[in-house]
Amino acid sequence: MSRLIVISNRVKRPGTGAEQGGLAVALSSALRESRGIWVGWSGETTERFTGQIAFNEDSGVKTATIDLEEQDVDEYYNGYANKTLWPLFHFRIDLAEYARDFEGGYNRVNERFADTASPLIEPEDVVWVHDYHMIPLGQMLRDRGHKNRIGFFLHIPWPPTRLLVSLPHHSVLVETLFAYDVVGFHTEEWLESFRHYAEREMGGTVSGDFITVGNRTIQAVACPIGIDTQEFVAASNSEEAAIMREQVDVSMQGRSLIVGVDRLDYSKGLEERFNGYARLLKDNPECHRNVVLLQIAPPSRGEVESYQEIRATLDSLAGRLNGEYSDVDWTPIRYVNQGYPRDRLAGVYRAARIGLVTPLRDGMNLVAKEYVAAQDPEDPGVLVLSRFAGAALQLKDALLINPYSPEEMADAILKALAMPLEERKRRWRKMMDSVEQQDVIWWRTCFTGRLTGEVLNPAEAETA
Ligand code: ADQ
Repeated sequence: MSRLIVISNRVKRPGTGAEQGGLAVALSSALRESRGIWVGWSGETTERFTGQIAFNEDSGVKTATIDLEEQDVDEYYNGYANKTLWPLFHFRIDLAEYARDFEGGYNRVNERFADTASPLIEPEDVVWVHDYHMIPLGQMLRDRGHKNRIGFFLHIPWPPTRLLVSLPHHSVLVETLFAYDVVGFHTEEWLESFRHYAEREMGGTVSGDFITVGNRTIQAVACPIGIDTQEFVAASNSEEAAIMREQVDVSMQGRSLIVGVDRLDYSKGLEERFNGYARLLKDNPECHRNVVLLQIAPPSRGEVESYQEIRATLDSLAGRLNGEYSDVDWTPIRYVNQGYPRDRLAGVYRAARIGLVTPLRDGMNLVAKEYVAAQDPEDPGVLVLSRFAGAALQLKDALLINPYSPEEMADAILKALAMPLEERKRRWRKMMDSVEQQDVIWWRTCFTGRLTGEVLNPAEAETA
């Protein structure tokens, strides 16, 4: 087994227990087994960049991190990554900011990561770079003479060509992807958009999984990420989950719970979700007092203005809606801005009759899969899912909706509330089959199999 080097913006410190996400779990086990290294930003800032690498080892996973300067964080992380690429790649060119400083900072920080990783890479290592923060990193490693197999995985959508061309120097950025051996996306849709760009804007040719531009041929694949399903099922059966469920149930007094769990991000369609719920209450007085929407949304990227704005908008929408419909003993929206440990979150998912997942665009969306995994097989809830989430391509037995339509959302909620047990069970079983079969380890194998040449077809990874 080749040693794996993972490079990502933030290194999730291993061994942090319950707070660890599925991604950290999947990568940590591969890193541990191959005695690899996880390289990235420590999350800390320093007055003057020194390039000093901090090495740690926790639960068998080695990490190598660097601190960045404030200016790096402003230009690279808050700037190019989260004010330019994130909105553009989520189809929001109205929110995308194009500034030379951002682009300069993005390249500078990527060079810093390349300098950090380069001396750690040995000839037989396999290198896996993650996400939109690090698109040019592979090219920078090639520039430093590395001939290793290097792969890149994009966790967010790939936008249609006609949107992407609004990015200044888009072709310079996309060309750097051709320095990798394998480039991965969550869905065929994002992969298709990438191929389209390569063909139309770069004169590339496509042959099966392979795309050739000039003298470079890369393999471009769709490998949908999953969750650590077994772990999540265990979490939902844990004592902590039972306590949380009980706490929620008591407070509901027989009402039906609808739950939403998202980072506070405009791409998650929270404003549209509140509007859809408002439409439900407006058109269906019989729902008053009988339903509660619990929206859990921990703030993220608070230094970016568009995130401050969406937060203010949601505060005001929730306040207005509660003001209009609440009664002395019923509040229609419980809007919570904090995070919960996974066990407790699993308990909330299980207590909910409906999981409402309505992003306007999402690379995959793991909350949808977590909601499914946390259900009681004998009395499962219903997933209402945006057709614009990557997860909709796998979870076809959810109630799929257009999140821009408040009427469609309200209709789906009504349908979910009235859905007979047999239908709920049937839909849930099919979704659970997918969540079980294509879990996070399957995803990792799907991608690394391509990267090491061990798996030729993602479908084969299923049995790996
Ligand atoms: P995100 O945009 O962060 O990920 P998502 O896939 O839904 O979106 O993952 C969010 C994670 O955070 C979930 O595991 C969820 O449980 C957790 N979380 C959210 N709110 C929480 C809360 N209040 N308390 C505790 N945990 C909470 C990006 C892409 C996605 C893609 C993933 C993985 O935008 O499309 O699915 O990466 O590739």
